[in-house]
Amino acid sequence: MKKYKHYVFALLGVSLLLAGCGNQTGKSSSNGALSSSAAEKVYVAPGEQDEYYAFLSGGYSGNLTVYGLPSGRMFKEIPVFSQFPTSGYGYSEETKPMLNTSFGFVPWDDAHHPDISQTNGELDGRWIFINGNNTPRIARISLSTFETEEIIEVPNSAGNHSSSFITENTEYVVAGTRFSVPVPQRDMPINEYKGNFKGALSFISVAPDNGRLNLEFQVLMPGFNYDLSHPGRGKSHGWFFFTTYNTEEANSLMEVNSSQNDKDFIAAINWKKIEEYVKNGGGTKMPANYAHNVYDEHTHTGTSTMKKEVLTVDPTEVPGAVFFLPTPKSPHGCDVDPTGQYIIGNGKLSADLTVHSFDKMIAAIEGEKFDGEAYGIPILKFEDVLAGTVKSGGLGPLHTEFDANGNAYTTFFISSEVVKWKLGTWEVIDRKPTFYSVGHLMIPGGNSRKPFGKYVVAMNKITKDRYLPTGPEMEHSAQIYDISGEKMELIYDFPTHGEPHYAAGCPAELLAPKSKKIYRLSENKHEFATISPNDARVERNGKEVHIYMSTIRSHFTPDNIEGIKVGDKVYFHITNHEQDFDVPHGFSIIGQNTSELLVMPGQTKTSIWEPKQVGVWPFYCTDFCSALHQEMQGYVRVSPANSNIELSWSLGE
Ligand code: K7E
Ligand code: CUA
Repeated sequence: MKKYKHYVFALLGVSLLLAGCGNQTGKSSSNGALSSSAAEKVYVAPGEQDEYYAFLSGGYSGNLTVYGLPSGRMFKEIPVFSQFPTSGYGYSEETKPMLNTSFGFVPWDDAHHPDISQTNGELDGRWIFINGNNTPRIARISLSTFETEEIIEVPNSAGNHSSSFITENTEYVVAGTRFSVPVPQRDMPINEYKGNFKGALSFISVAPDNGRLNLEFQVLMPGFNYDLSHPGRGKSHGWFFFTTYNTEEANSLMEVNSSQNDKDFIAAINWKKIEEYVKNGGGTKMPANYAHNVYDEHTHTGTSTMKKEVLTVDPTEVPGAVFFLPTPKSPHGCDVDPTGQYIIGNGKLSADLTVHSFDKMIAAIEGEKFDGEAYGIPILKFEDVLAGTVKSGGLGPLHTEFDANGNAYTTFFISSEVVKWKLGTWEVIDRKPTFYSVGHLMIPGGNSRKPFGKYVVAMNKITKDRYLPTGPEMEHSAQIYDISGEKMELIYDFPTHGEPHYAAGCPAELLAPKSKKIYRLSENKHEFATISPNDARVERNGKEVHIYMSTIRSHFTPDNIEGIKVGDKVYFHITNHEQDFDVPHGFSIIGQNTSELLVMPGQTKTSIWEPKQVGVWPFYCTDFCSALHQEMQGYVRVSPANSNIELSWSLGE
């Protein structure tokens, strides 16, 4: 009887959940997928590989996750802004500098928008960029090592959200501030925000040969919120577009006070013009303090440098460079179609999508048909720049992505759906529910001149009943739709990690052949590398002890170390001598106040241990590397602080 009662309550609970989502009820609508050949479309047989890579932002995990499409299998989590014990990123001495900022060591961030590097507007697969929202930063990740190679902090910014989008030859990775703030930061009353705060839009150049980032200039815009952005491409290459909200410049009760104006703006920035202005000596140098962190693949080490100056540009001093396009209130996404002609800004509170025309914008600028100005920046007339309106019938439009056939796909958060519509005719072609409350969506190459357009991945904010419950906290859900036909077909659900916002995807063949398999030991330039096991040794320098250790299946050299004392600071510098694909070794020692290390073939990594207790303490390899992995171990003898036991070690040969 008791059992039966529980069963009834459980059923009730489920139906309440279903009702609670306020969206389409899941089960019935997804049956459509089951009745078709959906299973075949996503099935990647054992031993086979996926057709596309998909890189999903990790949101509040601070990282970037790599998936396969169409299988939805997760291949890797790439640590970017967050410490990651799985590899020791942010814990090893070599990677700690990557997380340095002007606020000190910041081991976390909120990562939103990955974007793959491009050449001539097409994905080139060299690097992927992603923004840290909270402590404004931009990261560059190598797409051959799949490791974070560089992180640059963005000064004068706060809530680095309209970021990190790249121009079509990867000239710049662009970062815009969501919050306007006092520039430079200073102690002032918050209610003096209006007219005094600034919104910095930062243009960070990317060196074509090695990808090195440099903050070239910041455009100091009026104190609005700059929400999202995308580059012009093709005909509009040279421009960048940013959605704004809170053009009211309110600073409290924002949900009311920042929705007063009927229209906010899309800011159109002619960055080529500003670049020219800056190259001719324009702009004002301003003192600043921001970290620039670079990881070197040969020393396997990151270094952090503090930069002390930034070049700022007052937009009113560069005539013809910045304009405002009125857009229905509080737009979120700002998307540009593959031809570069259409700029889409969706008022979050409106049902219709607003599409601006680049050609019309240029004509209006040339005709100087302005409708007033805001802080000296000309405002164009809404009707003059409007290309068309999509009567979507949906609620809460957020983001738009494109296929290769002139179609656009827009997500609707409130009505939980993806709507497919035609560029130019603005007619709605299809709509499919998402489960539930979709944010961004991604088509491989969908943010370039050449979308691949076979699948769209919808990234949902609410999971509810899609998977077996795992307590109050569940992973977010993503859904794959086949978009090769006229109508979209939902073919798969898969869980994601953290909170994916945007994603970027590309064909597997662009990356897989050049994915690095090992680091060459002969190219290892780490200052504490142990290139030959004969060089393995232990050196004392006062209370610091450096252990030069090598690893190869299945032993550490040295494996027994004596003469360490309580109060020492012990550095284990571990070099992995393997030169085979996929043979990492790990290292961990009892009681260390950090994570294990995972050392890739040919790499050197360092872990600190501060022994606090006398005894004989074991260390071991954490990665099951061979049949004799369990034998891959050693001991450190720790003596009292005043002991005079000499350093000694066994080479285990
Ligand atoms: Cu819409 Cu950060 Cu691009 Cu989330 S953002 S969904
Ligand atoms: Cu090396 Cu296990």
